[in-house]
Amino acid sequence: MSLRFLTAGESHGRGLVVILEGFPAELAITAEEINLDLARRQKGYGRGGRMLIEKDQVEILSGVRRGFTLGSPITLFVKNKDYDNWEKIMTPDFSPEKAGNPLRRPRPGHADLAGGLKYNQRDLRNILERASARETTVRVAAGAVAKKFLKSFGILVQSHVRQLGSAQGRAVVAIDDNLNERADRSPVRMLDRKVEKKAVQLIDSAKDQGDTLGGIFEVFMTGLPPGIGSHVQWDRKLDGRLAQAMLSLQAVKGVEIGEGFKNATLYGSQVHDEIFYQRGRGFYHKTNRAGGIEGGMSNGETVVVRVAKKPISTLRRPLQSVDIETKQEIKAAYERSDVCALPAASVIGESLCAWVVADLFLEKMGGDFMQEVTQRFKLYLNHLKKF
Ligand code: EPS
Repeated sequence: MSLRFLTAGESHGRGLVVILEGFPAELAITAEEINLDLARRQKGYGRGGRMLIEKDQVEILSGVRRGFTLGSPITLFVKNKDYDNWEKIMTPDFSPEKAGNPLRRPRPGHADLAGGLKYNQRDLRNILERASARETTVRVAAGAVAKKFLKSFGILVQSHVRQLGSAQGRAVVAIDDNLNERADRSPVRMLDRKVEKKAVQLIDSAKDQGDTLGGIFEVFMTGLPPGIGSHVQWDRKLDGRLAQAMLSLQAVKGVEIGEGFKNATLYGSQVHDEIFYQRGRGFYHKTNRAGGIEGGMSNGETVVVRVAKKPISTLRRPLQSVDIETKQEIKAAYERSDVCALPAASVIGESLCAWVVADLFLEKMGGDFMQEVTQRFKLYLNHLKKF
């Protein structure tokens, strides 16, 4: 592992922290650049009241000096503005006062019950605070640094929402460098205006009914040379690492690389991407059903990751549950939440994919300062040309 990060922070605590280790020295990065991605994560039609309170801004506490990384651990901090409203309930100091009403009615689909049982917590707030997707704020901050790193080698990581509830967009055939910009212009990060309209209507009606919606987003990574990841060991495979990262994102329940599930229903001859060679261009494929990964390694084509996110589990019209004290049947707890956070999830997915690829890219190239990594990258590209 060349890169690693660790996050900390509760949803309504003082703030969120991430420590990133392993980035080479001399990578240009500013808080403003990271903030652009934090703002993208906050958007999306269907978000709840919390996003009106927060304006996520990162503070760089270590590892960067005068606009460049030092090679030392980078610490990023994002303050929770909402903490001012929660200080009494969330204070780390001992207090004999009651911390509001304990949350006793676990929400089906959330971490509440399993977490309460595992950690012996009778106020389920002690579980939900950390399980909340609020934590993804600093994962996006980490991803923003990874994206900046990858961009200096011509690798772009972009995403869009392919399907929201039953509103299904068409497959993207040509992936250009402005895909993210176009998705960002849509309130649901969809590329097709007609489908976008339907998606917005679906969110409106889910909101009216006290319900929630999920869907599918896609991440595209272009500019990757072949050979990122490795076939030799299970935990070095690019697809395995991407799937783990995606499934670690709150509410994600499914991942496929390329046409993963569709390919499972076809003959091999209909699935595998035939290999061609052209002088100057090198080896290439005319199709990309493998989603840019073969044998756990990038194969030079666009890496395509498709991710299924379930609807948010906090419902205004709650589902059936059980009071953990009285053991009586009761409706699950409701507290402010989002109707749909899929557009935000696509931005988070982008960040997590960027992190995984940056890690494996650094593992392949090596180097402790940017110029060194660049020289090694050029050497590798030369090797590919001569092969
Ligand atoms: C989130 C902040 C949360 C939720 C959402 C994600 O804020 P609050 O709980 O104060 O409304 O909006 O979290 C969930 C959907 C969840 O189930 O935990 C954020 O910053 O993304």
